[in-house]
Amino acid sequence: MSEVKLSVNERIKGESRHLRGTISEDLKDPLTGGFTSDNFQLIRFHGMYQQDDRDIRAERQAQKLEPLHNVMLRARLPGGVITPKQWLAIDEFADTHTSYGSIRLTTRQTFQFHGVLKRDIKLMHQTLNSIGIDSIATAGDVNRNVLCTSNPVESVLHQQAYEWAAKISEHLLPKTRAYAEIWLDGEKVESTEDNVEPILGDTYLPRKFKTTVVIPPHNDVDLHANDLNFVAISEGDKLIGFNVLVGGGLATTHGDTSTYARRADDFGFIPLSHTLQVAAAVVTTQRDWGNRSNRKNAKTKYTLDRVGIDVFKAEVERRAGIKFSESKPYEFTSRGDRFGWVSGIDGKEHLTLFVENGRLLDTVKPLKSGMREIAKVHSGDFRLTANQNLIVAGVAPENKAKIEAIAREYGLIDDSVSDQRKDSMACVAFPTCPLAMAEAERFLPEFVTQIEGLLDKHQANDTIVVRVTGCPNGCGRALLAEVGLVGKGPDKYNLHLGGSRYGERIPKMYKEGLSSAVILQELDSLIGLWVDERNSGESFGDFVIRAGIVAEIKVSKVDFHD
Ligand code: SRM
Ligand code: SF4
Repeated sequence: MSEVKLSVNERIKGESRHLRGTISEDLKDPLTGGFTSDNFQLIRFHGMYQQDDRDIRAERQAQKLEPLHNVMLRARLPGGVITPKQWLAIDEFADTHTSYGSIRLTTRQTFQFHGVLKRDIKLMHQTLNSIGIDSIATAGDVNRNVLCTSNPVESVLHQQAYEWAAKISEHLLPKTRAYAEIWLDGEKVESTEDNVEPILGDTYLPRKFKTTVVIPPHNDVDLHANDLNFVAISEGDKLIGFNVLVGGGLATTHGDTSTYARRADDFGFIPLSHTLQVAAAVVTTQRDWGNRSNRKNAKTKYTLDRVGIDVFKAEVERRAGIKFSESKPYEFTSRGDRFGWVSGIDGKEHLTLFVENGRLLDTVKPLKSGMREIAKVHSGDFRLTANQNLIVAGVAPENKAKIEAIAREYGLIDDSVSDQRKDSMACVAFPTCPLAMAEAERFLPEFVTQIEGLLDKHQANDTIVVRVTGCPNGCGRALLAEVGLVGKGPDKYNLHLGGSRYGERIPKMYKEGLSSAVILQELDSLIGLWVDERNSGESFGDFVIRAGIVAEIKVSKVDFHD
């Protein structure tokens, strides 16, 4: 039998001595601003990516300079919870030690620093550690930041669900002490039992792995983008267990028909007491059965389709020593964030702020300064949402007016922002993302203005979930949008249509490689058709499928490329 050739990443992980590599030696090397060979990959397991500013890459190349290497850091914040004290510290670090000076809220409920030079990396981790934050397992082949439906203090259920998100995150974390040793100058404990990885294994997972805890009726975490999902089921105010859904994911590769975006499959209901063992069983099944030769087919979604959903599920039951029972009924009736004030059952108030593209920076509006001013006076906490927005949570009623006044003064509340803009999202893309093929974050604001114009022109009186992603990796979750643009090249996007409003359908490619001008022409006529011919209350995504403009994707493996 011929031996299967493992991917290069498998060798790197295997030889890394539990994610240590020679990162410490590289840190001391003054000859380059970057990380060399295997360490380039290994720093990801510590929550960092090596990047350079693509806007000035050619210029530096012409000057025969190496790219201006720096790192992007992504913090670990299960459920997106962060305190004002922590906020003030990250705000200061962004100002003093990052080249972009911004805090970037992500689609997975955390924040990123962009542009940290090698000489400041240790300081960054030590600063974060001093405020109780780390960046362990926010990247690399591990379970990533665990998402939880936002505003967890809105009901007792939210609080319980958030606690489970935190427990699952802890349970699935790497056990290696490499992070503490390298970044926090922790005691070296190599080759002790501290390094045993009972769940992730010595070569970690075949690929990244993503988990959510979601509380219906709000699908604000977009569960179908994730490998493992726990849908909260309650009796009254009491969380009794979870429906478990496995195998979602959005990334594709242009021109490779073996890749596709896929919804997660329903495995059934489990009581709360089974949660951690089921989480571990799904992860270890994927660990042992996932493809370690071809990283493009390595995620859980492909493992499920290769071995069969029933076979995968039976293995999870065997490993966890449980049986799934029939899923309990639930329904999603919303997806985006609920902006403005919401009253909590604890007598506290919660304010959700819209942050376009999640970018907190003082540009047209002094958003970053506004957040700093709020953090100085706020006694509750902040909750980052999975849609790049932010909740000022737990405001005492007597402080409500003060917080609102600051938010208005600094543009964090702006009544002129349309619902359409709030329903739109883009990934980072240029200038920091090395994989970007087209603009996304910098493209979105003007594109939304154009869409607003089209909705007005046709008197739609409604919004459309619009998302842009700078390459087919799908970080902006365009492949769960009603209108999804997937970058292909400079001002070239594949146009996908027909996702559902609440994120339960993958949109189908309508046309390939269009310029933004042509996309707007297409949308002009499609929105016109929708307004003229839609059934009462019918969303754009549902309409384009009913009208036969695109076919519905039912089984991704079969229908995605049809
Ligand atoms: Fe992502 C890689 C940004 C959510 C699928 N993603 C990247 C990198 C790190 C580029 C790289 O590998 O060098 C991007 C860094 C850009 C930058 O300069 O900041 C990047 N991803 C992001 C963020 C910041 C987008 C945003 O605008 O918020 C999100 C950070 C989430 C977090 O806090 O952890 C982000 N990425 C996602 C999502 C959406 C989600 O998880 O809900 C997806 C699609 C869901 C999925 O996984 O299927 C996603 N990112 C990817 C992939 C494709 C993975 C695959 O299955 O093939 C890559 C590339 C890779 O892993 O090889 C990628
Ligand atoms: Fe970068 Fe592509 Fe992700 Fe956008 S979708 S952040 S371009 S990897």
